[in-house]
Amino acid sequence: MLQTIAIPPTYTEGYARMLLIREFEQGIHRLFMKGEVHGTTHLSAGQEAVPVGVCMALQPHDYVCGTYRGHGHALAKGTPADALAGEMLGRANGVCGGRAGSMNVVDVEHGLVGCFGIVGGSIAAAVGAGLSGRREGRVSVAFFGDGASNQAYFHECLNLASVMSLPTVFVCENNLYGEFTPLSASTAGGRIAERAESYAMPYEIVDGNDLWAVHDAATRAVGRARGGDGPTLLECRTYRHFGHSKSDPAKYRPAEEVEHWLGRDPLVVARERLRSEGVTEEELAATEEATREGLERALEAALAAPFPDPAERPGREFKP
Ligand SMILES: Cc1ncc(C[n+]2csc(CCOP(=O)(O)OP(=O)(O)O)c2C)c(N)n1
Ligand SMILES: [Mg+2]
Repeated sequence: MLQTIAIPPTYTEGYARMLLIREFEQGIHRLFMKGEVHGTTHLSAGQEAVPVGVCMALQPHDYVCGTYRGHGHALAKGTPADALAGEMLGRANGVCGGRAGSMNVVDVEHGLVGCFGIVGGSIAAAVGAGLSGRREGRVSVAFFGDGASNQAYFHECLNLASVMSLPTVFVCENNLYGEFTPLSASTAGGRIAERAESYAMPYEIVDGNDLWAVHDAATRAVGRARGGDGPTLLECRTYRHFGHSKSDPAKYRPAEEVEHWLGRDPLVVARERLRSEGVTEEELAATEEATREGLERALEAALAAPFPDPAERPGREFKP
């Protein structure tokens, strides 16, 4: 089993976690093409610095709520890769016994309240988790897209979280598109972070492809939440390398725009910064090899695992 730790303690570990997310979904993509993964998958390549940078600022018992690109959120929070791969392949060793598939993973043991196929669902769940979190000393985080900021959930939940001073961090992964629609055609005024002002909430606009920038902003927001100073909205500007989901070849994006963002790949940015800060090529190569080997074992274990017995209903009770 691939050993994952709840919180990457160093930026080298953070880089390894980003690489794990990138290669995990490449592995899942290969298995999808072989017919091993049913339904669809939503890739998150290009956006890895956001969940990893945020989760580096959290404690293991804190809550996160993800989207249908939730494998990144789950792996960043500490869900073991073999249990997540088993889930995406519908196998009994999956973190939900193989019954959740790629979009609805729950892993309460590692603080993953859930991943949501409903756009904006994570926002409402994180506010609910924030209500319990306030009693329990836990922070809750909602990851969601730019398109979700036009959902009623977003406005209702930011208002409630602010009025009740909940320990919640709202993390918008602004990748400039909601499915095939550019932000400019869907979002009045074109500004997301500033919407927090309407709810008397602090906000930051963050370079979502820079692990350090995300971690710094998240550390401030989590500190406010844990200190009783209420919620924060972080708008992390990033880009998905591929289409919205399997069925989207992403032909609607201007070539220069794609080129610009591919040139700012968060993994390359992080690797170059680590090198400039004195981490050696050998150390990075060893980290990369260990990540890839662990992932390979996790995918093999998932493929070898049995399918769940439809006659059984393994109910798991959440005991915080
Ligand atoms: C309530 C709801 N409306 C519509 C959809 C269909 N849908 C799925 S993803 C998506 C785009 C969401 O875009 P964004 O919030 O920017 O997230 P991204 O996919 O870019 O990460 C839409 C409209 C849905 N799943 N749920
Ligand atoms: Mg989007």
